[in-house]
Amino acid sequence: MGLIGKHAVMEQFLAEGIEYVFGNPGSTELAFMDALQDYPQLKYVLGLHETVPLAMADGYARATHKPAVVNVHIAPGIANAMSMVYNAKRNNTPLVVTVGQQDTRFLLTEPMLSADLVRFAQPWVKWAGEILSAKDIPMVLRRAFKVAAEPPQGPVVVSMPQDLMDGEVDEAITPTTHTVWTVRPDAGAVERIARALADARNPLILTGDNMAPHYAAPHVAALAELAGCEVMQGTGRQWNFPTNHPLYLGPLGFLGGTKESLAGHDVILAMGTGNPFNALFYEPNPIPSDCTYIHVDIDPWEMGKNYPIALSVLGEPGAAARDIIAALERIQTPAGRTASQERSRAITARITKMREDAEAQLKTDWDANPISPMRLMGEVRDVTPSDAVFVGAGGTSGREPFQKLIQMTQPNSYYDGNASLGFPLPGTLGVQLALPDRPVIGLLREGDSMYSIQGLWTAVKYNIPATYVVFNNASYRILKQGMVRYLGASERKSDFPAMNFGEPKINIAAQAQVWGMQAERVEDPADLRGAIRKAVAHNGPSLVDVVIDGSYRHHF
Ligand SMILES: Cc1ncc(C[n+]2csc(CCOP(=O)(O)OP(=O)(O)O)c2C)c(N)n1
Ligand SMILES: [Mg+2]
Repeated sequence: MGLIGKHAVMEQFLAEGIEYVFGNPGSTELAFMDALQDYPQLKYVLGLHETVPLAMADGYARATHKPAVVNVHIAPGIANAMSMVYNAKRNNTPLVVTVGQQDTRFLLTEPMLSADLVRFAQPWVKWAGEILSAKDIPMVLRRAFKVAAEPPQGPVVVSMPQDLMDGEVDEAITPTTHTVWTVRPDAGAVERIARALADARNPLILTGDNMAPHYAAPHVAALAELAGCEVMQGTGRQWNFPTNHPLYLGPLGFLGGTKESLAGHDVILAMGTGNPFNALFYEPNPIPSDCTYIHVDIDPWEMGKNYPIALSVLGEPGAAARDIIAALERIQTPAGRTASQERSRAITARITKMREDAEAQLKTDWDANPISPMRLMGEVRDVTPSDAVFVGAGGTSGREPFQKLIQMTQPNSYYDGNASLGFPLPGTLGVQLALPDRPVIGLLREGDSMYSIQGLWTAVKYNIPATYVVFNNASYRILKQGMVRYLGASERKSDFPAMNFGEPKINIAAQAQVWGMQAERVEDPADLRGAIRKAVAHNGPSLVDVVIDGSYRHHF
């Protein structure tokens, strides 16, 4: 006698080292939910809309660097889940999304809630499949875990017809054997990259999210130091590089300004960036025309797919940096070494000046009323320990202060969603479950939070001790900025339809208090420090909703 299908599912999860199942159940998941009773080692975390478990799982998976499991309910469940699946695909998050399907005995009669779940999910996932026979359960799940975890990582969907959950599996459960995935770059290509860096006048290294899963930061930092390179983050949704590194300038602007950041560089080396130029509004090729543009990555699709490129090389960014260092050490002349050290000194002097300017701005903004986003971020910085993990950056209001004031020195210190709203609030909870020994601070904004506000219930329900700080600018500020940009120099003025919340106010503290969370709304700058200290010190979930100056004087 083998295992019952539903038990095989749970056994496979245990074999993969799964601890949490994030989900929202329905009638086609009853066998799945029933089996959970027999496996108390698997902790089910309930979210009251699919955005919540998906975003939690996304944060959890990226913080553990392993696939996380989600279970959602047939056609409507997967439909609601897809905005976060989209983020997971764009962020290369390894997710195994399981979804209940109708009973195969009458699936073709188009029963209630049924749909072609595989075809529906397919365009936005790495792989989607449906179990056709109970005996296939271990094979299909092993494939799901393998595909989700293989670089570039990403979400997969497994449709599980409910009658097959009670079928029989006669195969022993074995954990997925993951592909050994250390790819050293081609030696000839390494030599060419080292020569380009040795000859460069003003080289730039771009970092990105394919560095983090490969722990590439120390190696890429050592390469930047040897070659005398500025370092900037391309598109990034997690911690890839120590922000206090003396050569690290900050991220390229995704709202424009990329061309300006790249201007004057004669060599640009993208290391594990995925697509480093992921803009919101049209911009032409930002790479200077006389520049040698090189890309080293684990994802061939993202290399050289848009703009002309001198060299694209398949390789793990950390391993590649080590190999390039070895080659450069051989090639670099004493004069070249001196030049690279002089460049490094000049970059560090610029960064020191930028930091001083940021502190001066913080001083100027400190007593502003309404509270300035700089002041709020300054307060967050002052009360958070150095091992804090940040989720989100407080939207358009918080982003610039975050980049100017917050230093993150160790891996796994930052996560953000992608362009689908709703990630940061539940994502914070997933990251906190993954990193229970570190303080996790969700830097929310009110508009985004309303897409997954039910997550506050989950935080209280499971007593997940994350701290939330809301940058509440009472508006869809980014859209106002976009409108200003869109109208440009034209005479026409906009009254920003549907972009100012006005009355009734979006009060996130009140939303949290409904579920009994310790939460406070702050409008007076004098109350800010005490409120944030109290929230960070609280042994359980807590929230400070801060009404900030929402003016949009800067546009991109
Ligand atoms: C699911 C989804 N719906 C709508 C949008 C469009 N959208 C992008 S940003 C934005 C407003 C965000 O406002 P908020 O979170 O308050 O941040 P702020 O710009 O004010 O800093 C909207 C509605 C989106 N990106 N995703
Ligand atoms: Mg807002």
